[in-house]
Amino acid sequence: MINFKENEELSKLNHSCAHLMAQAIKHLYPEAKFWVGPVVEEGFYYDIDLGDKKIVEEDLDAIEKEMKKCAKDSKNIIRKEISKEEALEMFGEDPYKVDLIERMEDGTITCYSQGDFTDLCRGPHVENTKLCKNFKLTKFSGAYWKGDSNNKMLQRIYGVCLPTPEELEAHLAELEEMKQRDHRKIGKDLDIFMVSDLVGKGMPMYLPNGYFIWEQLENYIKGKEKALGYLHVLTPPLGNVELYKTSGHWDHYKDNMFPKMDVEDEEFVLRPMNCPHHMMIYSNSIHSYRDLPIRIAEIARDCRFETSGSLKGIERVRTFCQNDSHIFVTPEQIEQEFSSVVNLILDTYKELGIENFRFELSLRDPEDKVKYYPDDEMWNNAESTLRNVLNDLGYDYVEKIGEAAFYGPKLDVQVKPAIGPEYTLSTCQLDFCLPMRFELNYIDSNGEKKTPVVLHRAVFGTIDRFMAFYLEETKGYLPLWLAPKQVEVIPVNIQYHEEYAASVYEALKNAGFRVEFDNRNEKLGYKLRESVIKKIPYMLILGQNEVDNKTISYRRAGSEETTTVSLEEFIELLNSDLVNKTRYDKKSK
Ligand code: TSB
Ligand code: ZN
Repeated sequence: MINFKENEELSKLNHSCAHLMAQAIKHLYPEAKFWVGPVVEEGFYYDIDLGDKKIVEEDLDAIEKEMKKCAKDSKNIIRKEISKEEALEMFGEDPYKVDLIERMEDGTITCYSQGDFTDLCRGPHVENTKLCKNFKLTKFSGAYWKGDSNNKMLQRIYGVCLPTPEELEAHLAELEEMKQRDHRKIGKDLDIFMVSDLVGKGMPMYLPNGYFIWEQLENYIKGKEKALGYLHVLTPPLGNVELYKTSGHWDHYKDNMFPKMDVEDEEFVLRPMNCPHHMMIYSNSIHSYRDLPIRIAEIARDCRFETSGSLKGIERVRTFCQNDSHIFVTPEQIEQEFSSVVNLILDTYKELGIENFRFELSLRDPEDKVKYYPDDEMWNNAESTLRNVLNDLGYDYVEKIGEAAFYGPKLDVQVKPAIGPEYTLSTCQLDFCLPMRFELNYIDSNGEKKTPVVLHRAVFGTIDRFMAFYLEETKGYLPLWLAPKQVEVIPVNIQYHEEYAASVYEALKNAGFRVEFDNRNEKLGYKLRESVIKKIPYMLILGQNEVDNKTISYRRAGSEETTTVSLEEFIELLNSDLVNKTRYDKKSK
């Protein structure tokens, strides 16, 4: 995706296009006053005071039309240097410009003119308005003057400009593709989750389809963990404040927690992490070095205070379920167990066809004495251990200062969503700190008490975030194992083909598949269109040919191609897709 702010030429072009838009708006709304019109990553915008008028979709068409005219006028864009006094004289009527001018340093100020329009601007600009003809106004919103909600709400209009029509078209196609990929759109189209302000921002609710996917993901990852000796537990989603004082969360993580609750003579908090509960489970019994590693795992509910502005679908929420584990090891076992966690993550990604990710080694900021538990030797030890393991495994990674957890450094797996900045999916963290604070121990081979080390790890991160990620990865074309409905059986004509279609439907259901039978008396085209929107992996279209030859014809989600096979062959295909977790958004797995 192009970053318009980082590219000098495109930046100049887009800024000039912002002026072109302002010129067109001035023609259509002579009373309009302009605040700022910067270039941003996605193109440009301008904040405009249109009095009481609120921009609606149709206005954009009219503005675009006028912009085309202004571009066609082919006016030279002329730079002029003026003094502060001259500027105040020229723009004195406009309180927004006066505000800007007054905050400028003394000396020369520049303005740019094109035909009947002049704007105060640092520039640079392209030479002529005709160079700005390949643009599109993409969206609009309200924006408080200077971002302060006590100020007037201005109208912000966004746009984008490229040198050629072909480049513009390609860019708009990419934007559209991203919109289609956005998990918030897919989540709505496929009835996966909902949010309600009455329940609370950032507190998603999973609908039957979403909960089905959830259960599949949960069973899948738990199955892998069980095979590796993880022990699953169930603990409460809140805890006594004392628990978090002991762990250090109260001192180092309070800003991310909801305020405490007073209940009788106790104080509770909704937990932001599960580590303290798992520490208590470890301390419930005596452990010998022979028992280690002990891998306590849980699909565990947490609540974190995330600012309302940062919330996003099910990717960043205020309550989520981590696919969590705390692994208790002896110091000698760290490297082996850490590699085994990294391998579990990579193995999972491979099975699910995830290829676009990168590793980040998140380290402490030695200057930040508030966030990080203060013990330089412990930190240096932990950080160099992680570095050594990663170097031994031979994976590329980038080091990030100040991104570590308060209790230790971590390896984060970063992925990029359809829209918005990169985020962490999986994580594996090394911790010498919490076991000490909880006074955990094991008996070593000499019969002495020793403190274990803990690895905190989450393969899916949270089920919520992983689901957001995988919906975007697959564009909503869920593989067969995850799809709530796997096959839709559609008779071409209810009168002639329903009986045969019903027999195929029954046979698939009896073979254990999740099948729908669309025997509504609707036109075939209508049914097919509906099925395409629902992204059901297989659509069976059964007409006279299929009845006569006892075959079935199928279309795979996202494809227009129809293939005819016997029912047995089709069942074999379904089974193979299940085993391979075949991705329908990719040509081959
Ligand atoms: C792995 N104590 C560790 C745990 O043992 C822990 O909580 N680590 S974490 O803070 O990094 O969170 C684990 C994962 O949860 C992150 O890697 C990320 O994928 C996911 N996550 C964090 N915050 C949110 C959020 N607000 N919404 C959705 N998922 C989140
Ligand atoms: Zn943890």
